[in-house]
Amino acid sequence: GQHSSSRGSLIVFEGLDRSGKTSQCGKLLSYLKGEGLSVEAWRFPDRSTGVGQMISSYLANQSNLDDRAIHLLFSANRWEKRALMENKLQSGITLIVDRYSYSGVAFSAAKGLDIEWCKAPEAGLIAPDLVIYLDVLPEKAAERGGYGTERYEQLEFQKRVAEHYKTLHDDSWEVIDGCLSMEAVQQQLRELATNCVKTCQRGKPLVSLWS
Ligand code: 2DT
Repeated sequence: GQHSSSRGSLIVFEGLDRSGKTSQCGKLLSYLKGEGLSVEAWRFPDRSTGVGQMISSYLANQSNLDDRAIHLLFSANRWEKRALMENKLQSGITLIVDRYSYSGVAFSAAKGLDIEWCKAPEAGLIAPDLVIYLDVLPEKAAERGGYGTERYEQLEFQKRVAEHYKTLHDDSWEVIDGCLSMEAVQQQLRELATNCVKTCQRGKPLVSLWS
């Protein structure tokens, strides 16, 4: 069973816009809660902070920012939550996070910024225990009820984002076919998340990203 000293897991969802991340995160959250686990859902960008509001207005095309400046704001938005994230994990809470540093790199690199430059400010953030990549072809994602009006919600841009995501896969990644049914995807996620939580409870150390 779970003992009080064991840490929670950092489980990150990544994927293109309309890949189904947000719905699957919600379902996984309910499932894990139902299993009696301490779990919270987070998302980046976290639009509730001062930095987050600057990001939100940029995404809504209400302000323009230099590509590197907005990249660093997205990163700062993770850094301002890092200590809280570590406290939660160390106190046994599992975090399910909708987007993280990989979005940061893939979206900025899709604008032509150098990948290593994009990764640098992320180094030292907490590395996820599990990254679930919901794999949907950009064309298929675009068909799903269409995009909204935010910046980045365009097919050609999403295609470049998809290419950059592929260069970021590491041992913590699980690629799930996002075109399967909602239930089939969720079934796989539950198994992956349950195994991940157990491994962390058994004492897998927290490590840092890209350092
Ligand atoms: P949502 O639609 O999921 O709120 O995302 N993005 C996100 C970046 O460009 N860099 C980042 O670091 C993060 C976390 C992806 C809003 C958009 O912001 C992009 C989509």
